[in-house]
Amino acid sequence: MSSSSVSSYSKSQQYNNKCKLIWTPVDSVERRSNLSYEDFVREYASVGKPVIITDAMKNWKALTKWNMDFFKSEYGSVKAFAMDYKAETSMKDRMSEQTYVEISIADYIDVITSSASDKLLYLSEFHIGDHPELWEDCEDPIYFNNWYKKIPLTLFQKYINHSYDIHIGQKNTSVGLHYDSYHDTAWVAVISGQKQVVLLSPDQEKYLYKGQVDCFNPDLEKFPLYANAKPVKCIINQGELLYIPPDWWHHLKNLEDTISLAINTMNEWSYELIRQGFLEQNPIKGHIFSLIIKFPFLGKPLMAVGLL
Ligand SMILES: O=C(O)CCC(=O)C(=O)O
Ligand SMILES: [Fe+2]
Repeated sequence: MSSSSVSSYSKSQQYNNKCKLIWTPVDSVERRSNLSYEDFVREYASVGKPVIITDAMKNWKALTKWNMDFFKSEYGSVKAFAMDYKAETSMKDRMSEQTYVEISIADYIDVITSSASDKLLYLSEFHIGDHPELWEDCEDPIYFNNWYKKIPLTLFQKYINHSYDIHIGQKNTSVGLHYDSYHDTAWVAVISGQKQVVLLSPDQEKYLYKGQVDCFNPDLEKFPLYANAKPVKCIINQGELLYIPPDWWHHLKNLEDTISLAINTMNEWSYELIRQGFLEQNPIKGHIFSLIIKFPFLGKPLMAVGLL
């Protein structure tokens, strides 16, 4: 097959893949650099395959600017939510009953940096949408040209904020095994520290007990079906970004005190599937959502008349 027929085959295949959930099982997660947008779509996005991109963040000011002192001095009085990890581990259903505590960033950083503290917390709900200036320290990676950013800021803050997080995690903390809702695609970028990751393709759901399994230390007596699962492990180092395709289960653990970004993203590739995700959850919201993405200027007036 000539290279042009390969690419035209791929293009039509890609088009079909836009509208349905598709995944490609892997034994390990590839690390790529110098990856073009077209190759990202062809090799990863359109076939639902995770990848670590090692140079997507190379121009980010955040890499040198964001650290514990920066957040304490510039955002110390801001309140955010942290998971209380000890309480959370004793719960049966991690995803529906997580315990959160509200804490100022300054107090949280004190907990992280104090050797005397016996608390184990994970600041996992610090929304970057509330501090748009922080975006200027990051650049949207070319792969994700994010359509959510079309939405007016007030609407974004109301609906999308929770999936645009800065995570400041103590060593050994984790948000638990889950997949992101609405068939969202996600990327996790490590600014400092390191994360260990376990990924499982969507077809593995039957072995995962709705995410109750601790993939880093599975209790096979309690969750025997997990023995059949095919977890794929990888590490995200500082300056690297992991792309998580729709409906892939993921369990991430901070191997060190770690600052990262977890962003749900939507672009021309993921739009159709995410739209279906919204429609499945709530047809009215699903239709309004697609309307706003097509005509972002409608966002403000619809909000003003109370329809959003
Ligand atoms: O980095 C983490 O701890 C998990 C990120 C994640 O999967 C999420 O926010 O949905
Ligand atoms: Fe997630």
